[in-house]
Amino acid sequence: MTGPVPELEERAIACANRLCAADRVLLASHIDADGLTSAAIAASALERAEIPFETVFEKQLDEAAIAGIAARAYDTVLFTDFGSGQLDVISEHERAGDFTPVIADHHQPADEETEFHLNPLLFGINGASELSGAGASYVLARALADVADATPATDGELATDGGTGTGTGATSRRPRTDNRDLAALAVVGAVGDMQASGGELHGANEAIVDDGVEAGVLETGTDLALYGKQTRPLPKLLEYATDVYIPGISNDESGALRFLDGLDLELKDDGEWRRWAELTADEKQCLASALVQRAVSRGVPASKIDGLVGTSYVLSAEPVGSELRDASEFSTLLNATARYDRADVGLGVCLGNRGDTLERARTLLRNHRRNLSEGIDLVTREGVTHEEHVQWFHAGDRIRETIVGIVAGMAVGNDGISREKPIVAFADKNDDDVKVSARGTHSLVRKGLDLSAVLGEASRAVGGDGGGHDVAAGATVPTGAEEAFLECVDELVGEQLGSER
Ligand SMILES: [Mn+2]
Repeated sequence: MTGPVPELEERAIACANRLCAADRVLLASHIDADGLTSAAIAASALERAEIPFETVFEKQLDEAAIAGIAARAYDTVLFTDFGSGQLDVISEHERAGDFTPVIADHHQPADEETEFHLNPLLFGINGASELSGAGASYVLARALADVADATPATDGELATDGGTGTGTGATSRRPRTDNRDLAALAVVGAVGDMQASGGELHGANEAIVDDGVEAGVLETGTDLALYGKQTRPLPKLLEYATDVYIPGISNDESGALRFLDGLDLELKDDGEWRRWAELTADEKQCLASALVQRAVSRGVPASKIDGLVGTSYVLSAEPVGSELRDASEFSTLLNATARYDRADVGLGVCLGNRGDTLERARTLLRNHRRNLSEGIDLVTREGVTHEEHVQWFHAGDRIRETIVGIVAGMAVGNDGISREKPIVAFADKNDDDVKVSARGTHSLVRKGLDLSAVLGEASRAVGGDGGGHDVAAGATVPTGAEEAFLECVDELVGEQLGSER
């Protein structure tokens, strides 16, 4: 049987064989939506292959974290959604005989190699847009099913006696021996890692989508590309959707209400606004075309209007109206658990736990949203300070360092906060360090802005470190160095954007 990504097949089989040869495995994964789904896929596959394992999560796989893992009495460590970038440190431990690493990752590898290293970048596949950590873990899971199936102990039919009540079965109630049902989680991971561009997944990710559809765990279709189709009441769905900015609807509560009231549709049920997922196909069609018409009449360019429609990835086993049914909403829920150090809750949801676990995750998401809106209010109320080329604020300990970047991005465009300059946000990390997050816009990037380069250089100039992407980046700087750092940032941004402003 061939795996979903032929280029990776041989390496995946080698990694799977190594895992099968282990008495037990320590599974270490990153804490974010992609890392959590990676862990859930790997955990399900290990369990089905009857390989004993334990799961640990790390926010950052730094030297201390790797040393901690090495100190554990495991001969085999499976790293998912990280490990490649830390191969220099990991292979030192491997050479010292601490453990044998097996890695399923998609990040840029450090300048070292190891035998059981599964990473799309090693095989000419783009790790930023074509395969996520969860995707690499899925490729491994499929190989593990092949390899485990081939061993004499599990020949013949797999028992399907209604579950043994271990409570750790995967999302499918009917585990498949080929692990194809895990494709749904791989898609959630890819979407959570922002790999859907132009409204859909590409490359190796598409093959995983096909697996999920074939296994009956995933449905795809062309649909409105707005966030919140399962859970948001229609006016909120439209008001909060600002990727394609429609004047009079986006960020406009009463405008969105007026727009919906003006349609010849029954959009309320018992006085409550309905949600997109509950509409019939005809109702969706009607609402979508009215939305497009409105966008056209308000002068939204055609290229932007195309962005209103995209491919939806629906987890068909989940009930209508549940955030778990929509890959994008599912990944948001997972990120909320991760940001508040509750990887256990996120993993539990991925593994199919509902009831209290799901309620706990929903509470974390509600709190997260409340923290965001309080943060945005704070920034808008107190305002930002304008330098020549950037604007900034320092939240101290009043906004969590894990969300200050999102808050900064969302506050842009509010009163006194310009869209024409990048925004730089500071928040206390601990007694010694300050977290910095910077956000730009795509139009600034087109003019030459690269915040990753700016934050990297400016933070290192003051004894910190940083990096990220051109449009969004982060850094850590020593407490007290903010002013010197900011001066450097302002100068670098000025150079990138040219001084003729
Ligand atoms: Mn990832």
